[in-house]
Parts: sequence; structure tokens; C-alpha cells
Amino acid sequence: MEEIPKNHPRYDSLKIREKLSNAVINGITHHTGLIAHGRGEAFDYILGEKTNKYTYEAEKISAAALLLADDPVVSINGNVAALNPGDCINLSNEIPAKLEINLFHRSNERVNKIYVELKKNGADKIYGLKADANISFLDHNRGLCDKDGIFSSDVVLVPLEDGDRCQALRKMGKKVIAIDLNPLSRTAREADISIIDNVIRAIPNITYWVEKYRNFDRDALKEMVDNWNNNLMLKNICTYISKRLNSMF
Ligand code: PTJ
Repeated sequence: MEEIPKNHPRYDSLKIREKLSNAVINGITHHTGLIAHGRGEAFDYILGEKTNKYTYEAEKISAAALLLADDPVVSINGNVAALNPGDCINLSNEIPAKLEINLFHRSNERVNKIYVELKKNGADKIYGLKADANISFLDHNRGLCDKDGIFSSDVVLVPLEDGDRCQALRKMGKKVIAIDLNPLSRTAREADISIIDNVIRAIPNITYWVEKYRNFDRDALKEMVDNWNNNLMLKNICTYISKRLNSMF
């Protein structure tokens, strides 16, 4: 692949594209993951490629919800396995939470490749290989999950989820924390807590708050989570976007 000049104004963004396109070649990321990334990139551009105050709050609340959970799971798909696997492993260790490979376009070959990638990045136990259960209300390969992983979890963190699965997980009674740069997506509207941020920034931000809140009073954390108004946050983000765009020219 052609070398990207370091002084290119979009160097970071081009490096991320390169990472994902290599991960497609290596069989980790599904080819449609590039399309999903393009949509995310467009929203990130509109958001100014930084975490805004409303999202930062969502990341704090997510950390609280993950710390309060009895059986939390961090779900890993082909995009996040390419973008920041190490950060996801670190977050799952800090909570602590189970790490499960859970794919929309599931194939054993890709599950195995992601497994190797996570192991290379230092993961200990990884769920998602057994696929001995189904996310209820989904009758397709995308519903496969581990009985002692996502299936029996109470809180799931899903980066780049699709709306149907997010809805199905909620119907199963789980608290869903979704990371999705598109505030209009069904996932963002369905999740209990939506993080409208790039996974690259979101995972380290949540980890920061997990460390801060670890010894915090549990009742106080519970109150924060119970008082969270996801709809209001999405409304604030949309206002933030329109104000930002209106003031640009
Ligand atoms: O690896 P698999 O088989 O599980 O497949 C993963 C993809 C992402 C291909 C699959 O879940 C899919 O098709 O997702 P969607 O329905 O296209 O949704 C992806 C959402 O993620 C979109 O709303 C994007 O805006 C958002 N997105 C893309 N890149 C990022 C992102 N959100 C946060 N950070 C990103 N880097």
C-alpha cells in the first residue's frame, strides 16, 4: 500500500482507513465494515471529530452501569477488532467484564481470526466461540452468542451494533450500551445508553471513568444510571450538530 505522508492534514483518518482495509484483507473485518466505517466517519466529521459534553456524560454513565452490573459483557465485532482491540481488552479487565466475539456477518473463519487477534493483544478468556445460544427474537446467524456470555449477561456494551440486535437484546431484558457515531440510527434510539462517539475515543473514555468510579458509593452510581435520559441526550446532540453547522459559514 502507498505510504501516507505524515504532513497530510487527514493523516490520522487515512491511517484508520488503512488499518481497516488491511483488516478486510486479513479476514478480520467484514467488507461491509468499510461501508459502516464510511458512515461513521461522515458523522464524526460533522461532530468535529471530538467528544462533546453530552457524549462525555454518556460515557460516564456507561462506566457506572458497567461497574454496577452483575455479569457485564464487552462485545467485539470485526471493526472494533481492527480499530482498537487493546483498548477493549483493557476496559474488560478494568471493569471486569467478559469479552465476547459477536458478529453480525458470522463465519467461523472470521471468529477464529478475531480470536487470534485478541490473543495477540493480550486477551485472557474470550467468549463467542461456542455459539451455543441465540439472542431471542433473531432467527439468523447474527443471533448466535454464548450461553455463558452475552446470553446470560445483564449489561452489554456493543460497539457499532445494528438496530435489530440492539432491540432484541433489550427485549431480553438486558441493559444495552451502544457506541454509534450516528445519533439518528435505530441503534442509538433503541439503546439504554448511546455513546455518540468514535469507538477509538469512546473506549478509553469509558475506561477512564471506570477507574475513577471504582470505589464510588454504589447508591450514588445507581442514582446516576437511573436518572439517565437517553432521549434528551440524543436531542441535545442533534441541537449541538445543527448549531455547529449553522455557525460554520
Ligand atoms: O463484524 P460484523 O460481522 O459484526 O459486522 C460489523 C458491521 C459494522 C459491518 C455491522 O454491524 C453493520 O453493518 O453495522 P451498521 O448497521 O452499518 O451500523 C454501523 C454503525 O456504526 C453506523 O451507524 C455507523 O455510523 C457507526 N460507526 C461506524 N464506524 C464507527 C461507528 N461508530 C463509532 N465508531 C466508529 N469508528
